[in-house]
Amino acid sequence: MAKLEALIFDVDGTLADTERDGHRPAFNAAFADVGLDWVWSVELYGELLRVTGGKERIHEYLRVHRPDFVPAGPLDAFVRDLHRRKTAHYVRMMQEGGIPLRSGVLRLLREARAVGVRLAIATTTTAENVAALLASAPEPDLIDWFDVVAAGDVVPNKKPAPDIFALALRELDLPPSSCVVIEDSDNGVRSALGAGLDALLVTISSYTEGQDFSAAPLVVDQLGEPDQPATAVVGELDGRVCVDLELLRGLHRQVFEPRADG
Ligand code: XBP
Ligand code: MG
Repeated sequence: MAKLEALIFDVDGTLADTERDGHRPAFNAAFADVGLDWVWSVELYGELLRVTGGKERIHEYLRVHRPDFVPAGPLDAFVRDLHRRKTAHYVRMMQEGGIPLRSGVLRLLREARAVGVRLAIATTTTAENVAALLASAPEPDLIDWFDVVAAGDVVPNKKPAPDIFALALRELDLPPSSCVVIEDSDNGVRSALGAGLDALLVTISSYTEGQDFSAAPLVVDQLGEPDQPATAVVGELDGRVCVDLELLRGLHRQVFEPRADG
C-alpha cells in the first residue's frame, strides 16, 4: 500500500477563517476605492461564496445583483482592476494583524514536518494572499514549510474542478494515494475527489456549516487542541481529543488499503 507522504491543505476556511473578516471586507474596500457604494454583507457574501474565485465572484454579483451596471471600459478589465485592489487590501489587512490560523493547524503542520510528511497547498486564492496570511502566523517562514503552493489563476478551472489539486499532485510528484487532503467546503471536496484524492478530512468552517459532506470519510468541526477538543460529525476520532497525524494515517489506510488489497 502507498505510504502517506504529503498533506495537501486548502487555505480559506481551512488554514484560517479568512472569508468573513478578510476577503469580504477587502472586496468592500476595493468597491469604495473606485467610488462604488456596493457593500457585501456577511449574509450576501455567504451566497456569493458558492462561486469560487474573487474575479468570478464579482462577475456573479454583477450578473445577479447589478444587471444594469455598465463599467466605464471593458468589463473584464474593470473586474481585474477591482480584484487587484481587493488583493492589495487583503495583503495590507494581513500585515496589520491578520487572521489567526484555526485551532490545531500549527500543531498538525509541526507534527507532519517533524517526521518528514511533506506539506502542500491547493487553493483558489492568489499566492500573494497565501504568503500574506502565512507571514502573519506566529511561526517565522511558515510559507517555506510548504513544498508546493498551487494557487489561483495558474490553472484553467477553479474548484470544484479538480485542476488545482491535480497541479499540486504533479508538483509534489506523488500519486493521489500518497496524500491526505484537508478541506472546508463542498466545492473543495468535489475538486479533491475529482483529482482522485479520496482520503480527505473536512474541517467545517463558519460559511460551510450545513453543506453536504457525505462523500468525505471524516468530517470534524476543527482540528482542535488538547484543551479545545475536536468533534467528529462523520467518521470517528478513535478516542482522540484532536486530529493528529496518527489519525490521518488511519484515515489514509482506511481509504486506500481495501483498494490495494482488492
Ligand atoms: C476560496 C475562494 C477564494 C477567496 C478569495 O477558495 O473561493 O475565491 O474567497 O480569493 P479556497 P481571491 O477555500 O479553495 O482557497 O479573491 O484571491 O480569488
Ligand atoms: Mg476553503
